[in-house]
Amino acid sequence: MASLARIRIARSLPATLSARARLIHTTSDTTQLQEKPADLSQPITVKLHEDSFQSYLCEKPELELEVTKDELLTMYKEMQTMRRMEMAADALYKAKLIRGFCHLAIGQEAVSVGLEHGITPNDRVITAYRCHPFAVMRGGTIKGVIGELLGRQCGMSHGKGGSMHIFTPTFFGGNGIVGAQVPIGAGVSFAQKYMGEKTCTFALYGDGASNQGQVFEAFNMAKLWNLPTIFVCENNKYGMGTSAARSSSNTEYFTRGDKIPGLQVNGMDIIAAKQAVQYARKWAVDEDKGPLLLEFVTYRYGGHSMSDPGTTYRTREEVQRMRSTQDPIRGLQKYIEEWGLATEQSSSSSTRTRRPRSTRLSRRPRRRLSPVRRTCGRIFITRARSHLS
Ligand SMILES: Cc1ncc(C[n+]2csc(CCOP(=O)(O)OP(=O)(O)O)c2C)c(N)n1
Ligand SMILES: [Mg+2]
Repeated sequence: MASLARIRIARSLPATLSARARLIHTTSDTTQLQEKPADLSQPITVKLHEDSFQSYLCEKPELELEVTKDELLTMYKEMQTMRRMEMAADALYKAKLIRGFCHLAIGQEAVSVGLEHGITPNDRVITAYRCHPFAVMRGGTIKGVIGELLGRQCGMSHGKGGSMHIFTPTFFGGNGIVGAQVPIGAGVSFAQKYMGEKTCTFALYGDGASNQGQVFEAFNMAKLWNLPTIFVCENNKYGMGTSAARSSSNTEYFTRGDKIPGLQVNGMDIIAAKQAVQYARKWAVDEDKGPLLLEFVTYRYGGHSMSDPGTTYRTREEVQRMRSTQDPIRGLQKYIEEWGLATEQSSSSSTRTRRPRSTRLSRRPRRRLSPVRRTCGRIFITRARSHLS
């Protein structure tokens, strides 16, 4: 992983932008150890690579920051767990036990886990259909996600919704209509401001959603009313089978908010991801500066959904190169080992505990299907409530 692979994301841009347009690092292992205390319960000082961020109408976050051993190990465990959950879903789908739409986020774990580590429990998150890790990180469970995919009663929506329909009190889904969650997210942050809460909403969308009119309408209202909305573009370089460069006249998504400042972030290095999220939260909540646009440059290893092998519009070599040189989990593992926080053996054994849970569910897939009589519950109103009559 010595060479710093770079991804060119600039294309035919206006002169002012192209002069500034440059390359962002999406390597996952370029953060440097600066200072390590003898007592590892104390914070460690690290420095992100200087090309971890690009900014538009705002300053970049600090490159030097403190992390703790415990947090890095937790992040590692969580990213591994998210990947294994998605791999279990992949296997169950291929065994025809999960039906319908199913979009996996393998490769994009640094965004969901990094986001959770940068926000507070009362902030709100809303995303598109690639939503399983966010649901778990926001208070859901692996059993609840896998159960939902299998259509079981133990699922987070009692098996009635499926993949895109999972929610928690601070996670507003899982949304299948491309871009629709962006104005909803702005609405959620409107409510936060109206209620005087010291919280913000992270509204995530993909590069493929970024050209929609409703996205720009939401940008406008959020800026006009100074809402605490963080618009988060997960740029995984493809919208279904169309590359970002073929769909967007300006692929620098962080610059597309007009008067809304933006930050482009190496979305494969979880330390950079967390730093950007904390910066955004401080911007919108502590400093009350209104919306901010974050663009995480990331990559999905699989196809768009389970029905897409993901190899017709990009080469196998491209996927393989991303997996072997820019994987977020492997990057964090390298930090943990090189900085002497854990050995290879102990970091992999710390993730072993999670494996049986999803395996157990896949072993007994057909038991306890929702009874038919429960199907209409919480969907149809069967009796008028007294206060309505
Ligand atoms: C309004 C609408 N149009 C089209 C679709 C079909 N569709 C589903 S995903 C997708 C591409 C989205 O790509 P992106 O936003 O980059 O998200 P990613 O899949 O890369 O995570 C399209 C066109 C849809 N679900 N909703
Ligand atoms: Mg995309």
